[in-house]
Amino acid sequence: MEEELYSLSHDEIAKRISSMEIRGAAFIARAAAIALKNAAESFHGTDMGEFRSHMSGAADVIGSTRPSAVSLPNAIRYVLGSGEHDTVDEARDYMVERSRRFVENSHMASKRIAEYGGKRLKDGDVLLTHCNSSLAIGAMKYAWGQGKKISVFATESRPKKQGYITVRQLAEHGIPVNLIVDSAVRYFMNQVDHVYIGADSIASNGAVINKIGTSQVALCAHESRVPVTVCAETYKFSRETTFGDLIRIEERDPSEIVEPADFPGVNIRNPVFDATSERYIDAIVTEKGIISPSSAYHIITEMEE
Ligand code: RI2
Repeated sequence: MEEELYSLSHDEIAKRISSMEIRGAAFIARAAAIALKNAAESFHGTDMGEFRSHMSGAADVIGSTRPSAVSLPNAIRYVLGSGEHDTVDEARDYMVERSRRFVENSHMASKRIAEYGGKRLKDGDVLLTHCNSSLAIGAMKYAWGQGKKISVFATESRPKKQGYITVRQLAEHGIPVNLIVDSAVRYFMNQVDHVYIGADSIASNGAVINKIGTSQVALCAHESRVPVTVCAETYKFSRETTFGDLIRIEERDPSEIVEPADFPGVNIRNPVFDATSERYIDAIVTEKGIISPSSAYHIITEMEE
């Protein structure tokens, strides 16, 4: 599916991110990097001013698709870079190369996170996951590949039910998996050794923004003394939060939950992410190593401009 993106316009990629045909914070970030490459290559003039406004227009369109995924602006910032260029050709080549590097680094980061996160698991461990995180699933597959007989509880993750993708991916890999409704988390938590989840964004204080319901899962795990591990690349850390900005929680169309016409007079709310306090997170597995949430600020200050 990623290969297919190279033949699409940046507008088309933005539409697919918006509609969630392209989803998952890591994939969204790579799609944004590819969309910018396509945008740069689709510009045929020689005027630097026009090229700059073409690229900043494309960045705005792509960047406004999923407001809670900080991986998106971070990918855009990386690809646009800070280099000064004299000609359009030079600027285009620079951005195409930065896009290639971002995608490559992202894949490399996923691999490392799978390894570091997978090594922490033990034979017989029972995991619980929420939504569909390619990184958390990567760690589970790595552990399985090491011969550890893990098993997983996976929530449905209403309203978009990305949990269905998770259970299919795990079952196809041969990993024993139980599909549960979101409200069954507490019922099963006493059988769980680890909660493994992904992240859409991480704030400078270590708070994790992830699929709606994550904070309930983490609270419940905390009460049962089950460690919560978050798998996330460093490009999901939000530099802006260091300077006081808050990560915006995306609220999507109510029709993703129910048909509004069936509930006249009812206000239907559909926030799709929530913030989990760093107090309920034991570790964040990044490509740079496993850190405590309190190290988030240092990760941000070390991020490449
Ligand atoms: P990876 C997803 O968001 C989920 O919240 C998931 O936990 C997170 O991105 C990270 O996914 P959505 O796009 O980057 O389904 O680990 O709203 O694949």
